[in-house]
Amino acid sequence: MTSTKRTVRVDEDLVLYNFYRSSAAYRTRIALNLKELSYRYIPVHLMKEGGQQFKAEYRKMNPQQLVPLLDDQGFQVSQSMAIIEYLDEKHPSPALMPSTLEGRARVRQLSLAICCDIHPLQNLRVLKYLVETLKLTEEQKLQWVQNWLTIGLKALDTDLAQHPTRGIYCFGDNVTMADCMLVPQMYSAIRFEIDTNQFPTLKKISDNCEKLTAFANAHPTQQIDFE
Ligand SMILES: N[C@@H](CCC(=O)N[C@@H](CS)C(=O)NCC(=O)O)C(=O)O
Repeated sequence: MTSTKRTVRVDEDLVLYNFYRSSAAYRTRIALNLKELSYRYIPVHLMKEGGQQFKAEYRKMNPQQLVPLLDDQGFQVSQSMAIIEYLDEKHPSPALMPSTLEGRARVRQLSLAICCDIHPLQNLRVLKYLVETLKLTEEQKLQWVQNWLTIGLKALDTDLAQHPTRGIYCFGDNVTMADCMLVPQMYSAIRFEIDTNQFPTLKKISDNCEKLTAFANAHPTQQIDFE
């Protein structure tokens, strides 16, 4: 693992253990950019050397052996949603959560649908298990991912299409945590050869988000470890 310093603004002590293609890490990069927080980007390559997330040095910080992990002057937190809420509470402006109780519940609902129900089924270790242990072919593996991502994203698309709180973003016309979750998930869908036109509402929101610099700069292709 090597470390490279990026500069946007203050917070020299903020460190993000990261992998360019990780959608969970991508979520946190978007949040950090929206908050205009500078951070040190430490790449953790999920495949090289058998996976750097399994190295003792990283495992000690995160026994889950997953990225991302945020280190804020020695305070360490993993889980992208916990990281984003931590950043939002510590640096309240611009707010990534709505001001109302109901609004926050709605944003968490959308975020959790992606973090807990959609994303885990495409995770690297799950896919490795399908191929290496259960001996599925690469084609069957792709079928697995496409099946679960399509079911999850279709439901999310229907929900957002009919929901009165939807605006140009997932919740109203200000970016929230739910948008930080959605854009990386759409990126993954494309990576797994899913036609995102079948989710027109998600696509529209995601396209709106991607017009913002904070999202553009968080894109996998813009990261120092991009291959
Ligand atoms: N729920 C976690 C998911 C973290 C996660 O699954 N990270 C993936 C990359 S997107 C990972 O590190 N995978 C490594 C592996 O499967 O070995 C979060 O939101 O942070």
